[in-house]
Amino acid sequence: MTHDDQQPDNIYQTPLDEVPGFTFDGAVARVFPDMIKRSVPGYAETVAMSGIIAGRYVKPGSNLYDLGCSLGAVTLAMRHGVQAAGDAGQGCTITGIDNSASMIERAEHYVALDEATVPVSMVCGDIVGFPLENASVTALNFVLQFIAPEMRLSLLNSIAEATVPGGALILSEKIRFDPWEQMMQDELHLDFKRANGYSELEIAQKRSAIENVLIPESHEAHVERLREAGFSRVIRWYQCFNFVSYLAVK
Ligand code: GEK
Repeated sequence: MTHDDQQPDNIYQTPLDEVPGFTFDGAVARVFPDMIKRSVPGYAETVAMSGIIAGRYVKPGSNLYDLGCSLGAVTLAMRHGVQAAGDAGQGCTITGIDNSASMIERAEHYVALDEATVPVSMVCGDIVGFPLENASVTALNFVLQFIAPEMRLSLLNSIAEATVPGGALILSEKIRFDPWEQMMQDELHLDFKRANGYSELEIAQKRSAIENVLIPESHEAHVERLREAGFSRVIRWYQCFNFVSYLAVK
């Protein structure tokens, strides 16, 4: 594979008669770094701080997971966080999992270029039902929103069950609000996309593609479910407009 990862996201630039539902296919994987940076406010900070959080919560001889890892940005941030943690990171492994073969193929390429030495494996598979064990830190960044709502609790249950006491889950999501705040947050998110060069056509077509695919929930619903799953301490460590990140500790 060549170094074509700097490709601009032009997926919705031309008018489509019918906008198909959004999927993480080869075309999306090719433009993904540009797409996510221009669409998710605070994405870079969320990735970088996931590495810091991993360094704080990692335990020797444990496993770390990046569920829905896409191109492995968080996998690698966690790898560097674990490496920097010294003895606490001894004997750890990191597994990135994504069910898009195009994403995993590219992610493997980035992992190979990375110079850190903590063992990393990238797996193409469904995170629902994936066997997790002895987990100190799991990242679920902007992924739960794509899982069918009725399956979300059982996924969090399986993560909590696999997490060692004192271990952590990083959960990042687009959330929804009461109507008045929703309007304000939507406006700001739209301004963010415009400021990043997306046209009104691109914004409208992307919105229609993602409508029934990305299902956001409220802050309260997330916190309640994290507690129900078995995480005793939950904090919202970050928010940028309508995107938030939680740190949940077992
Ligand atoms: C990042 N976390 O860079 N099983 C496995 N993977 C899945 C599933 C599933 N059931 N459903 C969706 N995905 C990354 C960004 S992107 C977020 C995550 C976004 C994968 C899907 O293939 C895609 O790669 C990823 O979850 C969501 O921090 O594009 O908004």
